[in-house]
Amino acid sequence: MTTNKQVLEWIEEMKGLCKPDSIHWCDGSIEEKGRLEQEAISKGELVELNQEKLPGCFYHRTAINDVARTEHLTFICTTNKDDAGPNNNWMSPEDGYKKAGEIFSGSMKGRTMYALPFSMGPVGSPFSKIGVQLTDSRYVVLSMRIMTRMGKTVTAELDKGTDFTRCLHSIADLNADRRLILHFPQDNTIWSVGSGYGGNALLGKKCLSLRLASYLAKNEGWMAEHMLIMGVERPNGFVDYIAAAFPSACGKTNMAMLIPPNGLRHKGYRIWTIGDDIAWMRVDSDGTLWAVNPENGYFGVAPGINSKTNPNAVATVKRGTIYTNVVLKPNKTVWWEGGDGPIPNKGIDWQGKQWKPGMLDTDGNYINGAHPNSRFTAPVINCPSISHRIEQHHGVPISAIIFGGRRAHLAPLVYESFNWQHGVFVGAIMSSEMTAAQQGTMGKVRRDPMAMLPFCGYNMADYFGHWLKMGKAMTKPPLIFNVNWFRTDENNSFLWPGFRENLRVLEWIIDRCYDKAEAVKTPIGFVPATESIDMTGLNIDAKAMKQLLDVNPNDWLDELKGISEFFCQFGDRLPEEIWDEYTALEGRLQATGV
Ligand code: OXD
Ligand code: MN
Repeated sequence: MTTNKQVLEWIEEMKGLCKPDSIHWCDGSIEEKGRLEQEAISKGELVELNQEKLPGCFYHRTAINDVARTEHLTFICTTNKDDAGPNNNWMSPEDGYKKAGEIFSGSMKGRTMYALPFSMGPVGSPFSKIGVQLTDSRYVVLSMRIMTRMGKTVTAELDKGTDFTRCLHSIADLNADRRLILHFPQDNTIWSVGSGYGGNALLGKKCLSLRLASYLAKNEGWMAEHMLIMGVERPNGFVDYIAAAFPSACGKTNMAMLIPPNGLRHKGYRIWTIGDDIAWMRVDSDGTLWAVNPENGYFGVAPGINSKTNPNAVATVKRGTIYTNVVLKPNKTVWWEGGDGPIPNKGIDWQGKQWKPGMLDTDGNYINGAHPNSRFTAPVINCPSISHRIEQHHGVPISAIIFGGRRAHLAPLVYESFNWQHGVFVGAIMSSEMTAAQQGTMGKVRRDPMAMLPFCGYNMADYFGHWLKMGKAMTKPPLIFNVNWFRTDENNSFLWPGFRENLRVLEWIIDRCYDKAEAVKTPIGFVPATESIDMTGLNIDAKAMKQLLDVNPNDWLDELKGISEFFCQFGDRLPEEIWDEYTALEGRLQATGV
């Protein structure tokens, strides 16, 4: 245990509420891991996978009603409703503690309460934050052990009296009507009850590293963002680091682990992975922006991952990985839709039922063996492209920030903002067609500024203001770009092949940072001049390329309606600069004379 009095008092209090049979303070050791795995296997919470083929790997199934983040049950509990903003569900702290308290009350009877000390970010780094999670789920302990730095070194930090985030979690009875994910930014506290799904239950991830961290970052003058971080090693050996924000399940993991396409590999490019989901960024004494990945693992979407789309991820999940809601094959290995073949001729699906490829439900729809939001939890260190700088307490310098979304028709393949303020606007108008990572209507367009809509722990108007302020604090801010890998033609076929070919766009982006690539000014920003993207070895005809880079003023004028509706929700709180950029864009679009 720790000697930190505040931790001990809080645990005592939570023990009184949840009434576990016993408490176990996690030391993060291998012995502890082995013991928890064996217990989880004997209780049916984990299945041991084929240890010859998948050493150190386990399989887990969530409850059928508990397969994705539940945004409608996720709340920011601040004294003033306006401080949470229209982007968040709100509850008063009193109501939050009372409502969740009733569900937590006695929820751990007959179970052990695990207390796990964890650090987001390298232990002891000025970027890092410490949390203590109390949970009654062994799956959560074992997953947090992968996703965070957990155990003795963190206990030693806590012993120094370091402040920490209080993270209380119980699966309770996994009843969706008794499920709440509550954040109390003013108390540095998270209470999550009724869910065992990673995004709701691994409290170091979305809850701490984005919702609470974004609030702390605003107050402390740094940034907590839903961004991958990758290093692009250029042919001269210099590595530029990029941070990129895409909504959930839009390919951040693939991009972070990209392998250069053959056409560009001969130039000598190489990618170094730092993180695939979250970036914590600070302005350094040199006036530039530096970033760390606070996580220690990947909680990635499995379907679609294969040796072609993401060979590095395939290698990453070959050992020490917990798979959730994928297909369990008879030989105790795993498979998912869009995974490497051959397709197994039978297996057990994510619901625990016998499954065969081609099975149809009563409506004649194909029954997925793996849930579309099935996941792997794997250590960062497994990734063949992992950067040696992940443990550096100082992080890496960021040359470019990229925003992106899944838009079939509107946004060009890539465009560059005119300056930081315009770049903040470009992030603020981000939108995407929904995917399986959120419960909701698939395919519907939703506005998702900086991919932070579900993760910004305070009023998003103030968040935009914070971005503007951060730009002023930098002498050399990163350039800001927007990409769209998902543009389609008249037959709804993707115009751009995506995946490793995206490096061609990254090359253009980095060249722009050094004033080396040509661009054309359009009303929305700079787009690549024809032939300024290296297409060696990739056959895309001129018509498709033109469509990919097209900026249609009418479509954009139409888009402005949804943007203004979104902005209006924030009333007077929206920074003037954002409306200035809106008006300027409208003027530029109208000036094109359409
Ligand atoms: C994730 C998400 O799991 O964004 O990273 O939903
Ligand atoms: Mn994410």
